Amino acid sequence: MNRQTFVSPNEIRDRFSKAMSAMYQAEVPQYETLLELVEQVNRETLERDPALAERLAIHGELDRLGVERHGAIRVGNAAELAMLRRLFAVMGMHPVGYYDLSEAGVPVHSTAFRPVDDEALARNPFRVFTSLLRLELIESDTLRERAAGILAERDIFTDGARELIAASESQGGLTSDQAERFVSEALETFRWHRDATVDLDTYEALHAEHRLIADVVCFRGPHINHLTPRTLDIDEVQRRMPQAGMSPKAVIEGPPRRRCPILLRQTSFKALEESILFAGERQGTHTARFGEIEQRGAALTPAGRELYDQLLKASRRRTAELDNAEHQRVLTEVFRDFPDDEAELRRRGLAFFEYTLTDAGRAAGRVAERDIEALVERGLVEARPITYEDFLPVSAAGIFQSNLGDGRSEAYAGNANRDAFETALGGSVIDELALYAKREQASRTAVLDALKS
Ligand code: OOG
Ligand code: NI
Repeated sequence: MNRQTFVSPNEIRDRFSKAMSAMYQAEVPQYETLLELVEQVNRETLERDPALAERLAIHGELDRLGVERHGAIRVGNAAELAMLRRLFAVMGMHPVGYYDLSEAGVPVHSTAFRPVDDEALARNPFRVFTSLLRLELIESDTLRERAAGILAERDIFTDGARELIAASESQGGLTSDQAERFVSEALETFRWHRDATVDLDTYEALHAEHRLIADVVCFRGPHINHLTPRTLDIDEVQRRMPQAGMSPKAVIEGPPRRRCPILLRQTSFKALEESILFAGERQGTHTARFGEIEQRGAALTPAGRELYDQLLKASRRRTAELDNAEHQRVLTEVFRDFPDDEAELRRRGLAFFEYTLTDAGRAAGRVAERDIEALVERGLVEARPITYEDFLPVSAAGIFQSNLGDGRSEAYAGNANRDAFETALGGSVIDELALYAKREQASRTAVLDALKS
């Protein structure tokens, strides 16, 4: 088969993310309302701030804004996770980062499947935060074995999806017709099921151990539990959620509002209680699915991340139990120690930047200066913060918890085990910091090389 006849993984991911969004809008109508609200606030923000609009447009970020989403799923065992790795690879999505949620009292560890190269990210940065249930953290032998047994009996993939994944691997890609079938077969894995695979007593026993365990174990598949559009003004969306009929989570997670946004800010509307038919024809309910929004800022270097973690920790001692307005006020105060000026972020090596030549730089011909900051000051080079494409464990824990009630258990803490996660995954996770560092370094080299000739 000729390579030319294959659809690019970027195209498959784009189609898949749109199909997933359409399915979730049909399943959870509040998500459609959330999308409309985010679109409206984004439009208003761009109208109010033409400089931001221009900056986003120049760098191709306006195009991706409208399609940008992340989703989340939770799977039950190594076989499911390893197959998902192969499924996402068909769409150019690879496991980036390791997140230990046991620290936050949730018995899972996670990665994010996402595109990694610049072109793929610009096209459609669709990401799926994927958590693996850690049955080994359940203390009761009977409950643990029961759960493992139930999980061993299900197959979360359709035969068609399995065949097309294998075809993609052996051919090196999918034809247009295969890609179309792949999108609809793969989508089946993420669909909601109103009927549980277990009886109500089993559900309740698992639920009593941790709500998340019941969510993973009792259904035919790992239903997508939220999708998250990207907003340019998260405070405004949070403010307007009640008017639009949504009940927002108490506080926005992550750093405070800043002139130079960093990392990731997130909030959600609370999960819906949905009716479920259990085996034995008994009715019950399950609460799992919600909607979330995010606002993304600059990726931080290890030094920047350390400062962020330190300030967040300091703020947490003071923000417990506060409402969002007060929470944000305290955060803003504590984060005064985090420079809010691009030049200073660069000089102190706190954030990653991408360097490009300005028009003046392109016209300058050969330039002897090798110091990148000096070139920025002379107007020959432009530095732009690199967008953070990943997640934050403390924020993720906050999102998990606001949707799981008080499903917190100190008993799980202190159990990071990246090796076990990678063994289950059947491959290693990519180090996100290395990706940003590589991108910064490549842009620096390209700019300096161009000024040499
Ligand atoms: C995942 C929660 C984490 C985020 O955006 O940090 C997450 C889950 O609830 O399965 O999606
Ligand atoms: Ni999320």
